[in-house]
Amino acid sequence: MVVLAKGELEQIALPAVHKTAPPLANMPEVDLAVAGSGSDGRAAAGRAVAAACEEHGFFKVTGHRVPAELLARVENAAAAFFALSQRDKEAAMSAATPGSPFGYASKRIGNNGDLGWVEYLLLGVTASTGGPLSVPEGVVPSASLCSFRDLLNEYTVAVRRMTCQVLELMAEGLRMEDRDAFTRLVLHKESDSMLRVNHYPPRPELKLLQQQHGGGGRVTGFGEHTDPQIISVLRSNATSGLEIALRDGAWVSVPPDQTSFFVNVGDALQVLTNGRFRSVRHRVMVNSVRPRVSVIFFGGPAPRETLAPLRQLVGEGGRSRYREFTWREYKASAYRTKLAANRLGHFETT
Ligand code: GA4
Repeated sequence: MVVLAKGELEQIALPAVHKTAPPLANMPEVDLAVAGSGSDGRAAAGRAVAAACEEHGFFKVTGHRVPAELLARVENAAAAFFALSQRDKEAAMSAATPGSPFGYASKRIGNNGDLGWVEYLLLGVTASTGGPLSVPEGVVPSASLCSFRDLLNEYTVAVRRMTCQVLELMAEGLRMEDRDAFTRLVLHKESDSMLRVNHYPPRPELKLLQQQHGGGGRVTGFGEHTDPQIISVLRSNATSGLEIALRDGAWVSVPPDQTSFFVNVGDALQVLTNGRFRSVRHRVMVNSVRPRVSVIFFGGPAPRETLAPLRQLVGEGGRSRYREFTWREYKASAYRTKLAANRLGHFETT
C-alpha cells in the first residue's frame, strides 16, 4: 500500500483544469505477424511504424508472439510482490546500491522532488545477446522473490527480442542502409537497458475528490515526461491510465490492451533520427477503482556510446539538430532534471 504524508496528495492531484482526456482516435498499430509474412508485409509494416513514430512517437504492437501465459505469470507475480508488506518491499530496496535508482520505491520519482501515486521496482538489465540477464541479485531477499527475478529475466529476454524486431522495422521504414543500426545499440553487451514494474493503487476516494475539484480533479500516477532511452516497450493489465500528448499538445488516453504492447520513441531515438521520430510525452493517471500494473522495458545504449543524428538521416548539406554526446553524459544530465523537463533542449544545435 502507498501511504501519503500530509500535503503530498495536493502535489500529486492535478489542478482542476485537467479534464478527462478523450481516447486516442485511430490507434497506430503494427502487426508483427504480418510484418513476418513476406517482403511486402514487411515493407508495409516498416512504413506504418515510421509513420507512427513521426506522427505520435507511439504505437501498439500486436502479433508479437510473446506468450500470453508469460504475460499472465509476470502480472500475477508483480501483483503478489506489491501485496507484500511495506517492510518486505523496502527490504528489497535496501539491497540496491545506495544512490542508484534501482530497487523498490514508492511515490518518489527520480532525485528532484517529483511525486506520483505509484510504487515500483526499477531494475537494470544487461544485454548479453539472448543469454541470461542480470536483474541485480541482491534486490530479491527471499526464495519466492528469486523466482520473481528469474521470471523478470525470462520476460526481458522475450521482450528484448521483440523490441529488436520493432527496431529493425523502424530502420526499414526509414530506408536506412544499415538495418541493424538501432538493434546493435540495444544488443551491445554494455547496453544500459532497464525494466520497470509499476503499481498504481486505485483511489476510491477519487470520486469525492472529483466532486470537490468541480469534476476535474484527478490524481497523477506518473507525471508527464519523455523517456530518455531509444525505445520503451510497455505492457499493462486491463486498467486504463496511460495518456500521450499529441503534436498540438492535446492529451489523449490510450485504451488499455493487455494482449498487446505499446512502444514509445525515446529521446535518444529522436536524436538519432535528427528529430524525424518524436520522443512522445506521456503520463499515467490513477484509476478510482482498479489497480494498474505495467511493466516497461527501456532499451538504452551503452554508457560510452556516442549519439548524434545518423548521417543518412541528416542528408547531404542538411542541418544536424543535435550536437554529439555520449549516453553517459545524457543520463547524468537527465537525472539532474525534473520529470517534466525538456531534456533534449540542452543538446540542440543553435
Ligand atoms: C523516465 C523513464 C524511466 O522510467 C526512467 C525514469 C527515471 C526514474 O524514474 O528514476 C527519471 C525519468 C525516467 C526521466 C528523468 C529523470 C530520470 C526520473 C527523472 C526525473 C527510469 C528513466 O530512465 O528516465
